[in-house]
Amino acid sequence: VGAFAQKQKKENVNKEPYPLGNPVITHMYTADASPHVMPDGRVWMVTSVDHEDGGGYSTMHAYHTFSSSDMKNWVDHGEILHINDIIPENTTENEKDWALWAPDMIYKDGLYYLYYPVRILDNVASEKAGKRIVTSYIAVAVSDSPTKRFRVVNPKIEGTKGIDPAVFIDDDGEMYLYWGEHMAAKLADNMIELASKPVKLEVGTKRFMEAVWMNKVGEEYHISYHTKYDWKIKITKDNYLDPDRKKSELSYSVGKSPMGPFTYAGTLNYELGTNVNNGPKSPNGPYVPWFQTQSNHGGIVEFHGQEYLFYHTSALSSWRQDKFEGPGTWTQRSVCIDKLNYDKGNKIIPVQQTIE
Ligand code: FUB
Repeated sequence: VGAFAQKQKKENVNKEPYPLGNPVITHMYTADASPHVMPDGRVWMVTSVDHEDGGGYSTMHAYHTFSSSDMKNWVDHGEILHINDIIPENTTENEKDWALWAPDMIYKDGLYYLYYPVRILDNVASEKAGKRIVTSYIAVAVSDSPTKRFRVVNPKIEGTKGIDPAVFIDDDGEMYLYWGEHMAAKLADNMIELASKPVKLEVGTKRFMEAVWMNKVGEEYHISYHTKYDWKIKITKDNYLDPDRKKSELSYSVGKSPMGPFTYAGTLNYELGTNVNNGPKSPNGPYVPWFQTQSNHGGIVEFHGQEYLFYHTSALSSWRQDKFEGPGTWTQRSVCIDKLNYDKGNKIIPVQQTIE
């Protein structure tokens, strides 16, 4: 990744018209950013960490926090939790492929709460099915600073099953936990338990895949998520991938309450496309764009009156040995940021992912 940082410096890509300089973190691979403005007035994000040498999702072993005062220059505050902090001592070899996937970090009453998915081998289900079955649920860790090591306070939130936790605090102070396949419940005041029965939200589409995020826009609640693949890809006549192909993108649905029901409202962002006849082919098929990740993960934050969409691409892993080599590695992802704007009817103007 050093080569990419050097290239960025050489070409001065942080300058206008590249105000954010995507990816924003270039010294390591980061994914699944969860951005929030914290009491110090800075924007903070906790991210998953992808492995330096590639490898798959099972090599994701840590969370890092980063902060910024301008969305452009980010300080790496280091590792706040490692897989070894949560694996019980008597864990069997099989269970040791636990991984740390998309987290969220929230501030409340002087403490920072980290919500993360625990993936574990389900011995009972595996025995029944005659094959390895991995199950997931949500856990919570706490710290008095987003720069310090977090301590596990609830290794399993009863009632959760799934990955990708996201916490939303409404204007009236009511807190909600979202996870998995559009599951949601109220979060208790103690921040570590559910305060209502989990429900599967109506999101108005069958293409919901994962990576849920809640954002309030005026009086409307926008639930966003990664949508499932549709491999019937159309190519436009100038050989670009059809931006309406609904392949791998973030979408959103709109509702009048944080618990829905929500109506499908369209695309939140388009992945980085590329001219399929020009450049190296992806090992995963000819039509996979260079910078596409297998699955995207969004987070939205308002900072100084402007909303920003955080997402990840594989652009950073496309630069190796100081030259562009594409395609990037699916599981060597990097956090990117673009401005998120709305039309007059509060409808999102879809963000086109950038490397700028
Ligand atoms: O990073 C691992 C998984 O990939 C996350 O939990 C999903 O949201 C997707 O980004």
